[in-house]
Amino acid sequence: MNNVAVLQVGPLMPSVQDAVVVDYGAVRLPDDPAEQTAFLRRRGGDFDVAVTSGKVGVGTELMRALPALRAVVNFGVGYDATDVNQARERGIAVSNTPEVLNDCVADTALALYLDVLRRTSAADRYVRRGQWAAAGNFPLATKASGKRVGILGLGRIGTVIARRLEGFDCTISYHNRRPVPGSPYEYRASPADLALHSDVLIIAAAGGPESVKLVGPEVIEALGPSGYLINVARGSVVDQDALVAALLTGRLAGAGLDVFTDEPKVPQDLLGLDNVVLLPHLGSGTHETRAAMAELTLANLLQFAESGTLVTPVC
Ligand code: 8YV
Repeated sequence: MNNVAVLQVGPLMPSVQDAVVVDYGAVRLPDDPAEQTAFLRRRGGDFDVAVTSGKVGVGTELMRALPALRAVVNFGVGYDATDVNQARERGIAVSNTPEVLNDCVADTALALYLDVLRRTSAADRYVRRGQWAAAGNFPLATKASGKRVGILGLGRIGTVIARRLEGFDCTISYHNRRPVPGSPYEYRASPADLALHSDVLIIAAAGGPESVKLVGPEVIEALGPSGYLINVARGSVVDQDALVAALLTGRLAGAGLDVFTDEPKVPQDLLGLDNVVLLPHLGSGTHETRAAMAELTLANLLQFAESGTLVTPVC
């Protein structure tokens, strides 16, 4: 099966890393920029497949430095770190890991939803600091059931989030570039219109150039001082400075964030806010789901090695 020359770009889950090294003799691209440049000058033309993660990807410059590249096998459903336009132009195939992580990312969205509205993390801190005994009952929170929830990006993950929210008797509406045929949920023509009609806005839209700062000041203002924002998609979809400013000045009630603009950096101002729940991009991070993602990543690599096609291509 070793008829492809594999370059490992960035860290991989140990089981995937072992498989690419043992089964394909993968070579790891150095992380250090100077070493990387020297390596690519020497060996850039040697590789026809890059295996990477959604967080690292094969960006514009790196892809240019790999003239023989035929495929990018991506661990993760999001592939916004990979230059898909260049890949299309050059006929480079790109795969991702769709479907297998829908449940866990949707569960994470629901965890943030419940936590931000019912303030469970804040209440946990209250107990640990001894405030229950010292200061009495924790302040009242916001009811989570029965809310109007707007989903920005009713794709695979957004649809699973919506299904879970039905169990909480929520009224669901959504915005996509186009209405989803047959969807039982109300379509809103713009992100701002969606926010205007929502108590909670949940972002499940794909990252990439088309969704950069889709949620900006106008959308945040439409959500308003009693509105909540949940983001399990990509930090790039939100104007983070506008979000932080709104949270600091009470123009938004709270936020639950699994993703940030420049991970792993989290704006210092958010760390002191009790109405914000911050997670370290763990949406798909369970043993079961990461194992399924690993399996699908390796299935893509194997199929490409055998037939030059991918199991789950994005282009
Ligand atoms: C992963 C994700 O954490 O699949 C995605 O797009 O954001 C997460 O599941 C990440 O891709 C792993 O690198």
